[in-house]
Amino acid sequence: MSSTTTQPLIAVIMGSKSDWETMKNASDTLARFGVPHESRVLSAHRTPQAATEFAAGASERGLKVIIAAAGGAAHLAGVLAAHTILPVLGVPMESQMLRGMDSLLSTVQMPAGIPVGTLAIGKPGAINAALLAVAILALQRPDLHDKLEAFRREQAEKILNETL
Ligand code: RP5
Repeated sequence: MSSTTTQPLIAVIMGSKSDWETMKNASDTLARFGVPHESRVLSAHRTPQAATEFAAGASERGLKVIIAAAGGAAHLAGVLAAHTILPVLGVPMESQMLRGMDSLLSTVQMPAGIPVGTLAIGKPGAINAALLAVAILALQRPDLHDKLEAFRREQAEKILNETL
């Protein structure tokens, strides 16, 4: 597990270390906004008990949002969501065999009652999950609200200044 020194507010959970190359983009985005977070591997299939225990204790530990990434038969986000009322953001990993369509459908198609906010497959989803997590925190954090507005301004300026 990697963690910042202060109390983490966001957890970036992934089903395998092989997901880290993609999910590092979520961690880097959170770091850019100065949001304390932790990143760790937990699997719905390979470490089911540890995954459910993590989710069940997440709120008590002070976490506010969980980002959950998995590939293939991707049950991780749904399983974590089943054990906490914290918002869970799912990021489907790009799988080798089906290019992430399997991950996308198994993450997004939650039955009514246990929501998972599902982002895009792969790197865009990892970055957007982090931005959405920051936006959730920003509802009660004016400093993060301002940082998100500055981020949007910078992004727009960069595009408007493109030369071809
Ligand atoms: C999922 O299986 C993981 O989230 C990963 O995307 C996929 C493959 O895992 P490895 O076989 O690379 O560990 O559980």
